[in-house]
Amino acid sequence: MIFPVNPTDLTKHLRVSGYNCILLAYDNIFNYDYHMQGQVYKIHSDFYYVKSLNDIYTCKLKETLKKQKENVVVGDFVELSEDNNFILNTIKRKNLILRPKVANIDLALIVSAFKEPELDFIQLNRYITFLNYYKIPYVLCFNKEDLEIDLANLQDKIDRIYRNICPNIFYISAKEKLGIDALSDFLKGKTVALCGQSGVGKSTLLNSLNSAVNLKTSSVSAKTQRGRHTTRHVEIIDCADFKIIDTPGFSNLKFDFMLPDELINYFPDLLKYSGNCKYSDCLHDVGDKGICSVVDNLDKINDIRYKSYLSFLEECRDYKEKISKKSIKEESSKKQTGSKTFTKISKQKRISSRNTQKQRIKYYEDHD
Ligand SMILES: Nc1nc2c(ncn2[C@@H]2O[C@H](COP(=O)(O)OP(=O)(O)OP(=O)(O)O)[C@@H](O)[C@H]2O)c(=O)[nH]1
Ligand SMILES: [Mg+2]
Ligand SMILES: [Zn+2]
Repeated sequence: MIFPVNPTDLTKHLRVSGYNCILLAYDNIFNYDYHMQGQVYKIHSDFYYVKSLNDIYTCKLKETLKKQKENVVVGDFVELSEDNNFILNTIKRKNLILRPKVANIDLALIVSAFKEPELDFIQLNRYITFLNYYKIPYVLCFNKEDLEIDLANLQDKIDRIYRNICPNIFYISAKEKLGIDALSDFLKGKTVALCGQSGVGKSTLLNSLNSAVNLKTSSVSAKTQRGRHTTRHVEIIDCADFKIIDTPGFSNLKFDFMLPDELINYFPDLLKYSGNCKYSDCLHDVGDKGICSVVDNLDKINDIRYKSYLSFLEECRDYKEKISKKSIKEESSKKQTGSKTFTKISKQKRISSRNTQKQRIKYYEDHD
């Protein structure tokens, strides 16, 4: 069969021949508004560094996106303008963490050090709870096993606390490159966010995982035993088989966004005992025998995990108190007249009446 050359004739011909599906494809090819897609790797002031195929484009946000107050964050997949200078849209996210701002994470790698800085289980539980809240899977990684420590004893303790809530635990030395291959295999194909206190060796680990990157690292302060917050911005780094997001932002997490009764949902090892509490609003923190089924089962719950729960519960309580005070304040700033509610305007912000303004002018004239 010979096709007519003119596209209109081609369309007619296809329609007559009943080839509607070919027509549809033809329409899609010629009328599709094609925009290149990429992922935001880094943000610096107003510039967004977007990786598409093998190139990095430096883009700005399209005005319409700015007006919508749409926040574009590292990890976002975006659509670019034809000249690749602007971000037009973000593509639906798989997940989004607000502090630090990162999107589309497959896995979080929680790094702790056996020593220097001291192993802090409450901080580790803080990360775990936070990631459970965001439904982001995680693995635990204990670094600096080359230092002088009682490794067997510590591993045994870690196993006892975490085996039942996190099956993937890695013991490594980023500096001596011990245990790196097994970890690297596990990360294959994933976009991985690194989290952990300053100084535990996140950047050193990243350098070991991928010798092509060379991130700045700093020694832990001998005096305070703390890191120096060497990593200062969020950035995606391409490794051979996976992507890593190095971020400074996980250092001061607080549960200042969660209500007390929500917290138990992110402690699976406590939640499983919470079904038989006497009162439905039980917060599982006090109670005589038979009142709280979590308290009744404390002999089966690890004490550091329960201690962490109680400590975070206080932060959630503070948050609840803060928002209830705020709503009382908002309430008192409203004025009810008949069926209508008006917002009271503070004295400084209120526009003075015309009479007051006239009197003021008169006052200034008299005192000039
Ligand atoms: N002995 C030993 N030291 C290590 C190891 N990994 C890292 N360090 C040292 O720990 C210090 C801190 O390492 P960094 O990689 O900068 O730590 P970080 O977690 O990236 O710290 P921030 O960027 O501040 O969050 C450096 O002096 C590293 O050389 C390790 O496996 N063994
Ligand atoms: Mg670092
Ligand atoms: Zn209870």
